[in-house]
Amino acid sequence: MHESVLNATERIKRLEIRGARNVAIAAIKAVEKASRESKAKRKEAFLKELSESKSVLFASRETEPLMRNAVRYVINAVESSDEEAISELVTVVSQVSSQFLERLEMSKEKIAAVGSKRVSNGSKVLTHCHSSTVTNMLRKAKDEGKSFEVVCTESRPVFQGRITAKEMLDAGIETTLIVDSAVRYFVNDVDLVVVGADAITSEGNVINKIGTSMVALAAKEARTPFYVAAELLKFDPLTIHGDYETIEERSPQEIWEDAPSGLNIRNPAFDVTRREFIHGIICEEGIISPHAISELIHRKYPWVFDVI
Ligand code: RI2
Repeated sequence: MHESVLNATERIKRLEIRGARNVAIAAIKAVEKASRESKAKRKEAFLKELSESKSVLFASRETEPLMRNAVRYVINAVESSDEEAISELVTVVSQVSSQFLERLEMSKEKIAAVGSKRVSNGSKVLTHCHSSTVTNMLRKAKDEGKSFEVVCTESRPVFQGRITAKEMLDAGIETTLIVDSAVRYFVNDVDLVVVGADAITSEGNVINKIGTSMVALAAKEARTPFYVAAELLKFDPLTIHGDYETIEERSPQEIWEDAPSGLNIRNPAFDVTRREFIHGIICEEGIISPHAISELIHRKYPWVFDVI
């Protein structure tokens, strides 16, 4: 296994690289580097190496369909290429990787352009965990000259909310940090909730950091609009065939390092927010109803269904 793939896998597992988008970017870059330095002599061996990299990367974190779609996109391009020479196949990998990364960047900017319009002057926005898609959108609203406040949850157990808080402060946005269990206390006080996503299912349900579904529940009860900002490629094509998105369960040590022996600790990293709690998914195609997700993917990214 190439060092770049092993290295990216370890960093993803340890959460040094985190957030669905960053994980996908790291994975695709690692695959690209590994293919550039491949010693394979024939296409078959080259594809075998790619497939091994895929397996290792996919096992790093289970709930990452954007990473899976990204890596499959690259491998699919090699498989369907007429080229046989390794140097040509390396060029294919480099080209499709850059294309994928460029489109990902464009989607992020489109999401920011659309979503920032929902942030009004003088408003308060609550977010959970750290989503680079959400923070980029909020920075855009700030750059447009809007004055608003952000409330972020700590996001136990590993406190990604602190990353959000720091980013928002750096952007000059008035920011308040709260404990996760204080969401109900503050949700009446905010105008909008926006969270990111790790996965979107064929039914339009969204999988995001543990606690998101409780935030959505509280928002619904308070009649506070709840939005998800995410690229469409976080869609998991396996869900259309009836598979459930696997929820990664992380080490109990993240919750209590020196816990008394015999204590059961559960640490699911994500939970499912059902579509009826979601006002809209802010994506590169605009703000869509969660109900529209499968149809939109069929139209915009049909290859997603072919490369499972
Ligand atoms: P972006 C994160 O998961 C959070 O759940 C966040 O909402 C989601 O990824 C999407 O992040 P983790 O990697 O892709 O912290 O918008 O477990 O950056």
